[in-house]
Amino acid sequence: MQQQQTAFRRAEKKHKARRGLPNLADVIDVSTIDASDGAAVRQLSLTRDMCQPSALPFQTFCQDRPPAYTLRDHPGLIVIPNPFTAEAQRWLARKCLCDCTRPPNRTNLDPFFDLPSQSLFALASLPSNNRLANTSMREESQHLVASRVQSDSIDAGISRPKGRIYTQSAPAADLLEHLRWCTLGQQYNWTTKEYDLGTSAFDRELNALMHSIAEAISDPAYAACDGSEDWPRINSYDGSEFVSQAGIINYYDDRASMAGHVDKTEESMDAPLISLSVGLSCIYLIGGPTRDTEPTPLLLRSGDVLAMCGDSRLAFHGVPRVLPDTAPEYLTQPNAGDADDVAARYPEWHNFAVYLGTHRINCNARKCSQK
Ligand SMILES: O=C(O)CCC(=O)C(=O)O
Repeated sequence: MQQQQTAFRRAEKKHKARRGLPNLADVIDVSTIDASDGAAVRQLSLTRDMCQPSALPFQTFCQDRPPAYTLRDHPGLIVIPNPFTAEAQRWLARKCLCDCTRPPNRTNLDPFFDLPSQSLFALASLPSNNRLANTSMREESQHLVASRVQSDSIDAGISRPKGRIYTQSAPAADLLEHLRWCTLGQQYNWTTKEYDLGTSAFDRELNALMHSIAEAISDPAYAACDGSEDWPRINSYDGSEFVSQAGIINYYDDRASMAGHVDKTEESMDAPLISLSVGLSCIYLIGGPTRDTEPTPLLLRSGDVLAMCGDSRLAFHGVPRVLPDTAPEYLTQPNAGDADDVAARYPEWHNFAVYLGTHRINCNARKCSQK
């Protein structure tokens, strides 16, 4: 007998369907919806400021109290449509592509390839006719970046390909297209679903950014525009206690998706899971405690902050679709807007622009322990 599909699975299939343009008719875009009609979306007022992280030497947020929203059917979910300056998004992209992918952080490529100690992105970005690049680097970027490792010498607990020793080289640019995730801080083991692969220092600047956001979303008030007072507290966690102990950066091309799941390995479920997006937009599904709860499709754009707090911390969620050609111009057109500033700070921005025009990056942070 055929098993009935769950509500979450049905929604995934619907939004994943690739024929034609995506149908965004029932996808909630909090930044354009009228949140005052008391329907599915409620506007929140943050009761704390988005404070400039002192670790970041540029203006990070556009305003102290940006608009924030929650969803009636998903208590605890907070969405803040892009509160960042363009500069902060560029910094985040660079952080996620260059700094965070280096050892001792792990990536999905590590079990199969010996990655260079410089970032794969930097290596992939070297133009083959770049006269400035020294010959060996040029050769590396074109031909021999990485090789398959001997599959017998495997750390316990990580999936590796079957078979003996075989080596195969791949150009850095090709490998970059296969970069799917990297793990920060306490290293998550996708096989055991535990944080049992050791710990690398969580990036200090990224932690400072996540901390500022965690503080700003402490105890927000919701606008009870219909007079009802029966909404659960959105987030009673004191964000000043928030420390990013583990993080995952996900890299999506415009055909990639992430299946519905719950992030439940962490001990500390009262702390929010904070998630930032940069590059292409996506359809994000937020559901409930089981796959049988009807999920709500949300449009997430570059710069959007999503925090899973309260009950939504343990909700099923996933990304059935990334939307091509949706990255903002200030990321994809190096000459748009504050071009001089970009040129000065990011002389190699062109390579980021190409990547962000065709990919979505999601960077999320969690507190793992109760302490
Ligand atoms: O890409 C996203 O927005 C979701 C990522 C996610 O759910 C995860 O890393 O657990």
